[in-house]
Amino acid sequence: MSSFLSSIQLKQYKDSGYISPIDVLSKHEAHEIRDEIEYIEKKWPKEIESLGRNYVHLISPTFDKVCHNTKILDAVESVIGKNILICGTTLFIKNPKEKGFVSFHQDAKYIGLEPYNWVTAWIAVTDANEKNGCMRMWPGSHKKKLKFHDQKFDENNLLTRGQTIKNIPYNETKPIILKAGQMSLHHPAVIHGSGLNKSSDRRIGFVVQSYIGTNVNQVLGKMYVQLARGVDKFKFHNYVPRAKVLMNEKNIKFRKKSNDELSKIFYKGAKKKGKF
Ligand SMILES: O=C(O)CCC(=O)C(=O)O
Repeated sequence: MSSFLSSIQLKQYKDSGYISPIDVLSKHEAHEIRDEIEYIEKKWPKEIESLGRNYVHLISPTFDKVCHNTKILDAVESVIGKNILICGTTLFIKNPKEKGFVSFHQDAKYIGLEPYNWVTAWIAVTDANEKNGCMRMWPGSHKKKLKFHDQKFDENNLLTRGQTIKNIPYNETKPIILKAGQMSLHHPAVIHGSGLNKSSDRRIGFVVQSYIGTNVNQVLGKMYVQLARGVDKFKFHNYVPRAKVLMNEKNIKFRKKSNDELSKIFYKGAKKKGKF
């Protein structure tokens, strides 16, 4: 079977737990996404803050188009096969002069998606580099068992509970440097995190978290999905409609429902809640 990704890229995924960079959008398309974010922020100031950073594809046709982009799906298909669902999206924004960071963690630890036939697509809306706090991956860390995560609830941590794996050998981690319009794909169990944005501009990642095979179930709660490609013969999840108009009332309700359920998953067993 032919694959959109090369055998070298697929080997990188198998050996290291991620593939990067992959060209998927033009610079112009990436700028359009940034414009959409900044338009929403101006017109509806609270809409994409805190928990609202999730599921923006359910209220914006611009983000919907990215999730269903053929090049992205071709790459994802090379990793998880041809029956693909979109089960969530998150905006990871680090503004200059703020102290946002992401502690080293493994997505699989708290997302509840099993089996691990799923992959996370981190799409660079702006350039992401070492100066502005790009992600760093620990190559090969996906091959070991899931690690213990401390719950640190730091207000600058962009993770819900500040999930943190301690004692990561920083010099063995690799920066995921992307130009606006490129993406990386990472494995559910690879250890990754990111540092401060020390530049004078925003660092924005639009993250499909995640693309899942139709055979993947949600073991911690309920989830709302869209079919991206292929057939869903398992029917494990609820379906939500695609956004055709920005901030349509019906879609806003579906988004609220999706976010409420996601919050239950992220905070399952936690003693308190963070700001996301
Ligand atoms: O955007 C970041 O710096 C981290 C994002 C992340 O942890 C993820 O996409 O799984």
